[in-house]
Amino acid sequence: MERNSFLKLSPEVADALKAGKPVVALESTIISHGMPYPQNVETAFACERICRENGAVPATCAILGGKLCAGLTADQIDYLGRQGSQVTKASRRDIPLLLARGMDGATTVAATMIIAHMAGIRVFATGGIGGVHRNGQDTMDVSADLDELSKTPVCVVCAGAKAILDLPRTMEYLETKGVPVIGFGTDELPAFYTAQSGIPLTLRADEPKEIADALNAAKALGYPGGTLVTVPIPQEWSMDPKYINGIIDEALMEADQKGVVGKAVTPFLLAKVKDLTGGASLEANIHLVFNNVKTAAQIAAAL
Ligand code: PSU
Ligand code: MN
Repeated sequence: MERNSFLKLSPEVADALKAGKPVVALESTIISHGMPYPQNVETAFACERICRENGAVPATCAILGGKLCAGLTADQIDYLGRQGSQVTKASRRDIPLLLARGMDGATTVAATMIIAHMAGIRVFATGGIGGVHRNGQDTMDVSADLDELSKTPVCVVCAGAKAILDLPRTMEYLETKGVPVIGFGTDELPAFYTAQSGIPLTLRADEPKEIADALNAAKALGYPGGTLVTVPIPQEWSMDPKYINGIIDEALMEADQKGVVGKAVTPFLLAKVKDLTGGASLEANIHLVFNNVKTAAQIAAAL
């Protein structure tokens, strides 16, 4: 296949794709902006290991030296983890200028979907997606992740979205855009730290194979968009909804008082929630990501 000159696959990822082996994309904003060092790097390595244990080749994605990279070395992952918020958080809009300038960027869900699709990777695992922020109806702060899901055919496996967002409006937006949101073994939208949100889902699948079949059907129809698979956090890591929602409210109030806006909002809230929970939210976050990676590898293997 003719490859874009901006796309750089690791030898392992290139070989796996050529051989038709299962491959799972992983994002890098979660490494640089989503978790503190060194847990971020340890989590990224563990995700790659879990992916392999479940029969798929991991392709951690990022922008490095002006190239869209799928499949990073351990040194590259460590670099992104140490850089933290010093590296650009790169979503769809940021890609062209970063490439033109030969710069680095940690890719969000939207940007990772773009790289995955260019590379020919159909399944991608992360923690949570961006969405409609609270008061988004006034601020118009709606993550580019949602529109990406409507136009790029990649399956994103996540633990739902966090209550730092307006979950009902996030679901309405995805419905309008025609994005299938499938509950994996659940009839309810998972809310990241908690398995339940009280928001019903109309689509449910209980086996990775069902999702793989749906992805193949969407492909056969030439659907332009992606699929969002929402996996509840494992029971043993699920947090008490009242407790975590109280903490989230506190973090939101502080973000408001400090005037945090735009792309800084999600990283600020994540760090604040981690501090206010004494690190318990980070533990939950790490374990839900592991569970998503496992599910994504099983879906990729069933394709
Ligand atoms: N939610 C998390 N952790 C994260 C993110 C979201 O629990 O690290 C990151 C993801 O990379 C996601 C991005 O794509 O934040 C969304 O940012 P924004 O709302 O600025 O589009
Ligand atoms: Mn935003």
